[in-house]
Amino acid sequence: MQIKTIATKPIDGQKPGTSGLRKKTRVFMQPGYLENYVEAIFAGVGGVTGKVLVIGGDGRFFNDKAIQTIIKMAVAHGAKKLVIGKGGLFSTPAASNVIRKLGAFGGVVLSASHNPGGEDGDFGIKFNGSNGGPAPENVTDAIFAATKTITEYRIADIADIDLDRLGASKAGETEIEVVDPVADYVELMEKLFDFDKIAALIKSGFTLRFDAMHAATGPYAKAILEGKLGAAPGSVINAVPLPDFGGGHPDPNPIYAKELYDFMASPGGADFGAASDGDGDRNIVIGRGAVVTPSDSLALLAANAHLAKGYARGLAGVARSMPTSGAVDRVAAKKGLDCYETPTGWKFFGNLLDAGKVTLCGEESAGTGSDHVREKDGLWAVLLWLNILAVRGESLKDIQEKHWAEYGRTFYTRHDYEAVDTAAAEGLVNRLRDMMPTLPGTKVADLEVASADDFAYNDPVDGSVTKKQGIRILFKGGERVVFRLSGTGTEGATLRVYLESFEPDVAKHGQDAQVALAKVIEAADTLAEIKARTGRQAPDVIT
Ligand code: VG1
Ligand code: CO
Repeated sequence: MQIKTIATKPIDGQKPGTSGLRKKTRVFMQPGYLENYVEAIFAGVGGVTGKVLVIGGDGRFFNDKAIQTIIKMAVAHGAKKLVIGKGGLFSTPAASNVIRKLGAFGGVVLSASHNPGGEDGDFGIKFNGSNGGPAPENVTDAIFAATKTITEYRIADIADIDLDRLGASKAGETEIEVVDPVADYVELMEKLFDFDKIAALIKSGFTLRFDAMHAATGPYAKAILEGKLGAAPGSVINAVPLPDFGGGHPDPNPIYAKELYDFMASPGGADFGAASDGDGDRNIVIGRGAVVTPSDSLALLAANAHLAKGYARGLAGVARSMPTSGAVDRVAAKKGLDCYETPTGWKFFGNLLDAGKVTLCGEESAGTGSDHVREKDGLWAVLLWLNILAVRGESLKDIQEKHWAEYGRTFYTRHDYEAVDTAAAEGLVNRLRDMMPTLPGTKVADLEVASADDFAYNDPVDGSVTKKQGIRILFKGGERVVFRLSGTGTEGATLRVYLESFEPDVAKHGQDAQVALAKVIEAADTLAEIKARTGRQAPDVIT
């Protein structure tokens, strides 16, 4: 076997964002682009010689080719073993599980998650460590530093590996094993949840629909929901992963998963609807006449998780990303649980989970997960919901309304302004940052600012500090607005405006969130001059 050493030069802009490096697929397809970044990953994690790596992705265009390159580079670096999902597929949570189960050094996960795929879409790559979670900031910083000093990369001159055939082969010192990406995950879910109870619920006539959006979760959802739990064939729709997600945008929000939302709102809809994203780590759940916001879902799961066997012991604590609503905080306060507030991105939950400080975590962006892996997990959340529904024997709508009656309702919405001119978006945020000291006491749209700051996180486990994670403005009545720029986009800047208010009065719980939050929305626009500075009259996406 010949190992080639190829001279190269640093490529600008290979800076990992909220979740790895994400760029247009065509950028990744440029000669040397992927190779440079993979070499930098290997350098940033201290080398992969003699180590076990898990490799897989969400099946989007270029997934297969990228995996062949990564295999050849890992072989050139003398990795001990590579474990690859059949067809090059692993959902993000399944990859996290396999890394943990094997005690692997880490994994390379290929995905741009909720971003569209295809040759004109997006591609992404990230490294997960031995705990199964996304590399923490010190590691991503080291990877970025390596992209700036790279002079060469190494790659083995071997034939492509047949990723469609299960089994092991050898290249140089490296054992290469192609595994079933679904089996271990199913086993883990069976340990956590009462499959018999969920199956009994379904047998009693409870109907469900899961939209896999032609992305990574399809095979997992089919195997579990239809195969193990007895949901009617066809309950999982868009189940076959496609390189371009069937032309769709695999983000389970009301715009891109409209098919599911419309179905659930129709007279013939199911008792329970759910969808996942490109790489299977996000989820949205919908009941008959009840859409659950991700922030509420986290709170509801925290209040009810003990009903599933895997969480019967109770929760160690909970965590949410800062822009996620405070609904879960109210559950934590009532149950006497510690509640942590982290920056956006799952990598910040890793230390809390590893230290046993929290059991459940979540983000407003349709992400919930637990200590069973170190990623958010879409299908896991769906199964936990089904388990709760099976045990309580009530509809999702009733459960949600009772929860609001007990804890109060936190109205919540996120307004996204996508592909905004980068300078305009940065200008908007910088101006707010400059205004912060003078904001308290300011009255806007009948609301009075109580405090304003730029969120900084002090990791209680390793003491690291992460600054500038979003500007938060709190009003006297408990309303809140958060402004931050996305770290996963590939075109211009995406401004995210997170809006929330708290309503204890049950009589007002039925309101539409956009109506309930009208004043807060107006205050946000006035303070940040959103319309004027972005040139947009309305958000591109409202969740
Ligand atoms: C977004 C979400 C964030 C999530 C991240 C990765 O990041 O807001 O909550 O962790 O995507 O999710 P940003 O920086 O664009 O706001 V995924 O499903 O894309 O891995
Ligand atoms: Co995702």
